[in-house]
Amino acid sequence: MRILILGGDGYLGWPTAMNLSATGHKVTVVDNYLRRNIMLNEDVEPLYSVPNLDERIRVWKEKSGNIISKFIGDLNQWDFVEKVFRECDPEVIIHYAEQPSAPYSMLRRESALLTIGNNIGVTANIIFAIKEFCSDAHLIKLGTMGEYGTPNIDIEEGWIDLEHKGRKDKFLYPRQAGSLYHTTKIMDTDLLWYYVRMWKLRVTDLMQGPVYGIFTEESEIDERLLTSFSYDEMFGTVLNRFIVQAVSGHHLTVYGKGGQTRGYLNIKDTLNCIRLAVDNPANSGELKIFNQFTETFSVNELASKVQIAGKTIGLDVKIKNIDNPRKELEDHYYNPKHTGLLELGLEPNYLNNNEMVRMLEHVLKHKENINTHKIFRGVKWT
Ligand code: USQ
Repeated sequence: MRILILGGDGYLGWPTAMNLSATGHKVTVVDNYLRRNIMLNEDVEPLYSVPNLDERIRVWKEKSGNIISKFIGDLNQWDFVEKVFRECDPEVIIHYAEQPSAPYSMLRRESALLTIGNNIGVTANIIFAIKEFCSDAHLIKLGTMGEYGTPNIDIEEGWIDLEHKGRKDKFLYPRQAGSLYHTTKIMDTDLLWYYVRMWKLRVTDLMQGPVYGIFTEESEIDERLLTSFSYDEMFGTVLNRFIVQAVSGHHLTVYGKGGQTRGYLNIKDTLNCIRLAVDNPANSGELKIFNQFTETFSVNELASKVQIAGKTIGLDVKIKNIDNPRKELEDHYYNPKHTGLLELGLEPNYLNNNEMVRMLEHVLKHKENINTHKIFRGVKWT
């Protein structure tokens, strides 16, 4: 199929592009290097630099024989969107093209407005582009488990049946995000649901938990194909950060009591879930929602797993509970359903000691690049 990957330079976008290209799809990636530019402006960098899209695409062709096409530009600009959609004529669109950091969205007014403008604006342009240029295409949108927040009741998979004063109906599950970034994802879902009803779009919204990991099948071919790996407070997710902290001798930064529980998944399973979504498209006028994670952990559980993995290779890992810069519940009920993707055939890569040791050993090779003062700067939610 002709697949357009929006945000194809990102932590998840690039591995997705290679993975779908390897299975024979005709892949086109789009990016404006927003994340790279924000990181430059905020004076944070990934653990090691990764080549830009031209070079990645060149190496991928050299190693696999497969061609990935690319467009560099801003999907908030309609002229650019029109050019991309006309030339690519996609059958599937995978939408990662968002400012993905909760802490960055809480940093200051400008970063908040950039997050709102980029995330909602791009999603709206994609909706209009589908209507105008490829009305039968399937849109796969990366949402987040953070849309639901941490309610004191079980979290359903997207929808909830409600009975009120003797009458019944089905609604989107109540959403109450914990950051502005997560709130823009709620707005995305609302926009999508509206246009699914109005224009009979075909949409899958994947409510993904925090992703960890470095390696995917395709990146094993050549180190230059590895995805970017962030460990700073804004762009690194918690387990990736803990791995780097363990290697650098920095204490593991457990925010507050550490009872915050989330649904996690290995980066390999992000790719597996995307493939399942591609192979099982939503019908016209249907919004499919899956909760995309494989297992739940508290921050304390993750920290002690990293401590144990570190010990097996001789690292003395210290854990410290520090004042929580975020406003979030630190001790709460968490029981989200996640059977949809398993029913489609997902075989999870669960978190185990071997995986963490492999990550630790890889990060050890780049230890001299770790800037410990960039690990925690305390972006507050207030
Ligand atoms: N945390 C710590 N110490 C740290 C970093 C994080 O205790 O050094 C805690 C946070 O307070 C939070 C949990 O770990 O309770 C997860 O934090 P995170 O930074 O890994 O994840 P988050 O900011 O929620 O965002 C990430 C991705 C985002 C995605 C989201 C899924 O950056 O794009 O949408 O995970 S979810 O968390 O389910 O909303």
